[in-house]
Amino acid sequence: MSTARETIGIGMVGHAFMGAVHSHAWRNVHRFFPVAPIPRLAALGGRDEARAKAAAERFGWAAVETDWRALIARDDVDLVDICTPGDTHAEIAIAALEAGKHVLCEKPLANTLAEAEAMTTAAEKARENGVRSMVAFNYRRVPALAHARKLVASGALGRIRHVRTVYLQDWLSSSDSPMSWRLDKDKAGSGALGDLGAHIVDATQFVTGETVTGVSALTETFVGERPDGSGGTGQVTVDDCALFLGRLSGGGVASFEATRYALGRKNSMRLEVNGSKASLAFDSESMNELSWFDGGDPVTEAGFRRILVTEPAHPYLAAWWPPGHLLGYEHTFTHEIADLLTALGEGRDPAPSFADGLGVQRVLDAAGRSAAGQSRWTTTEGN
Ligand code: SOE
Repeated sequence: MSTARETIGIGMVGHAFMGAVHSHAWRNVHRFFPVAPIPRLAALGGRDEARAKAAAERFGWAAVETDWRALIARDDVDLVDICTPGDTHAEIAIAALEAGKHVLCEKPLANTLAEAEAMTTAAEKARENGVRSMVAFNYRRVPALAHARKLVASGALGRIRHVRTVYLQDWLSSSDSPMSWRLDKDKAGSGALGDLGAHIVDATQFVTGETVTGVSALTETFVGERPDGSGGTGQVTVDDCALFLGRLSGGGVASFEATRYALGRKNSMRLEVNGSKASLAFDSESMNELSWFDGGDPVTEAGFRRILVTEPAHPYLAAWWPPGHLLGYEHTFTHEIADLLTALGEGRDPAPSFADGLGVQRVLDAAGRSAAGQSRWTTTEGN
């Protein structure tokens, strides 16, 4: 990190959906959060030069590299941000860490448990030389979910009995929707399980402060072949949906559902926690709100009430607009990058670490094995 100049050079690999939201965050973070170092958008990596150049111009990156190895090797790149499909995460992250570059890696950390383990080992080794790494679970940075974690940690919910969580999308509901890298196991590792399940496993562990110790899962692929965009068809090799039950380290139980076939649900990540004293509920389609039920209220007045999480006293909100002026999806990435830069500036480890990403991967791996029928109840221990 070039601390003398109080800036940090960012090299980002990938410029599709995640590349766009990350670019937006890198560009704007220091205008709202007092982060030091300030990011410099040094280089954007993409295999197709013309497309990468167009993206760099649109998002404000100073240079383009068509080979991620060249991007890592650049003197003006201090941190590598990985926004590519999962099959490349391990190789890029390990090479960057070995080159002494900090790493931010999109979720899920990797396509396989073995890759996630190798990445975590590389991260722990690099850490000895002050090189830091973080996995990008942006929903942790939704103010309402960050507030939910605080409420649980304060003891306001009491003992956690249930977590009920779903991540629902509908973009595959039609059998005519075309193939995509997300439906190819070699590229994506898994389907809804890794892509959406990773978020709700992380959110569960983040909000409760507990870990998922074992799962029982099933997965389904509803449409096995889809148009490939050039007149033929391609084979879908991943799950379309994944449902699983889990046990939590504090003695509670959890249910998880991830699907791309919930017609009408565009991007609904919901989580409800029932404790011995209170319950809370969140829905990403109303992400500025938290529902709260206090078991101590007189029965005649008791009921779920809506907390509008837009006060300056709520997590991240002091940096933004006056109360009631809502935040959206893109802000969660700005918060993520603000937290990362703050940790780097203070010489601390950012969270969630690669080890945390590996923890999520263990749950996904156990769910995959359970769904494949290798055992009825599959623990995450001893992987
Ligand atoms: C999948 O459609 C996806 O883009 C995920 O990959 C993201 O992690 C999620 O935030 C939105 O949906």
